[in-house]
Amino acid sequence: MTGSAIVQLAYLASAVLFIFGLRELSHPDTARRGNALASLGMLLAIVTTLVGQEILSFTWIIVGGLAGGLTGLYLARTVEMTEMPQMVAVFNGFGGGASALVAGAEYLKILGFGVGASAAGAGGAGALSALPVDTGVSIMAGTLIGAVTFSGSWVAFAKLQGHLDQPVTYPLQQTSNLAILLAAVAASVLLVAAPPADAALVYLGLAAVALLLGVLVVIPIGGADMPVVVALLNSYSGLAASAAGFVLTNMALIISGALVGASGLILTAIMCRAMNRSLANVLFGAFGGGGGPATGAAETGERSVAEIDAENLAMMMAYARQVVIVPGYGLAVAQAQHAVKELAMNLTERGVTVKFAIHPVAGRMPGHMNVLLAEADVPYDMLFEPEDVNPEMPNTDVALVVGANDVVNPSARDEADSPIAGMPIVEVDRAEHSVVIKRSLSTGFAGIDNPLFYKDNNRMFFGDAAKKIPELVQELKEV
Ligand code: TAP
Repeated sequence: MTGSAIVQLAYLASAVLFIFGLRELSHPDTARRGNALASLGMLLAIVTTLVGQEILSFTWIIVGGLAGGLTGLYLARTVEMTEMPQMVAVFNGFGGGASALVAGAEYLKILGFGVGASAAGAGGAGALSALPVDTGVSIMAGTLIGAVTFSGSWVAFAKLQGHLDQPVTYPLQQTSNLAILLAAVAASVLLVAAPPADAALVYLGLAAVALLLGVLVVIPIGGADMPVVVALLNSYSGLAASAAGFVLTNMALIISGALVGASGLILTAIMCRAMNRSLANVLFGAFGGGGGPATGAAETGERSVAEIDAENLAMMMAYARQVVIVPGYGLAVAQAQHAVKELAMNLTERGVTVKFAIHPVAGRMPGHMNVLLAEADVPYDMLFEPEDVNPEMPNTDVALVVGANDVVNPSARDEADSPIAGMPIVEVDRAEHSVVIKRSLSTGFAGIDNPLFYKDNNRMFFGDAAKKIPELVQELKEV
């Protein structure tokens, strides 16, 4: 067998490991094994590339690997759980940026710049003939998609970090974005089919325009829709990597990029469904300020809420037949997952049926609540989707909301003009009693008031979940 055939076989094996890894990642029980399989696939792909391909300089690879590895290690150790979406946005951005750089390096090499340049361009000036269509299309796709992903991801980062609260809109916004996109595609066609004398300059201009486009397409999107946008940018980063794979004729990169592209698209569709929005509505709807704790009528004192203390809540829960716990972003902030597990176990030991209702967009990243509860070893068979638990709400004695807000907001179901109208919710207001643990009446991520707090069958248990849950567990032990 030739060396090249061995390389291709090794790449194929790593692609198979990626696919099986993804398959296993689709269930919490097998997710760790899936992660290990995919990591093994990546190791195999890296080793194959290092030993089997033409590596120009191991020095640069080691320098790059150390710089990237140490940055990743630092970020992974210091980033708070609540800042994960920002980190994912940045990772997507780096992925897109890296692909654009690979495409750019290859194009400039063809033009005659740098190490390993072909003679064709002879310094970048003069008569450069048309590029082969496959190479040209791959380079331009890698550049456009990669650069849009890079700058768009940084805007998404700024929005998630709360630096850019409001959607930025202006007249003819979508039309002008479309015009810029068409101009960029036209320039790409020109650079491939009939490269002008100053092709390098035009190419750099194209990359700059693509970066601008990334900013312009993400700024009008509301903060509340950022989960969908981050998933979409993740998909773009995969497509850009796949294009870079075609540029380098690297099969592992083509396949893994395609996998990221496809799974990112599936995740985007799942997020859209979870929020009951169409992708077009997300991209062009400019919905939701996002981020800050805006205050609504809730804090003007127009309506009143009823409170409950730990002792009475403990009594209510101890004698319940069924309790549904709805975790939200506040649980992650409070890091109260271990205390919640203790609460659930205490109740279970008393014969109370305890179910966790996990909303797909609870928290700030896909699977956020699953990860938190898995960390505390909450059994998977206690976790339920809203559609499974909602029909049981009328037979539920207590629905305990821990640091959730938007995902239990009944206005999504009851008010056609609500900004979150149509978003599926966990219908805690249909339980016999609902109790909300949060520190104040301030709003959640979508920045809208929550009528649940003022309902007759609702009680507020005000405070930080980090303190309130242990207080409740303590009272329960005394019942
Ligand atoms: P939110 O609606 O954001 O509400 C979280 C609530 O937690 C806040 O109202 C806050 O109220 C409370 N809280 C904060 N710290 C707390 C603490 N230490 N103890 C107790 N409560 C605390 O959360 P949700 O219901 O999980 O909904 C998620 C929202 O985020 C949705 O709008 C979703 O679209 C959006 N989003 C989701 C994702 C993904 S992929 N999951 C990504 C980005 C955005 P107080 O300040 O009064 O305590």
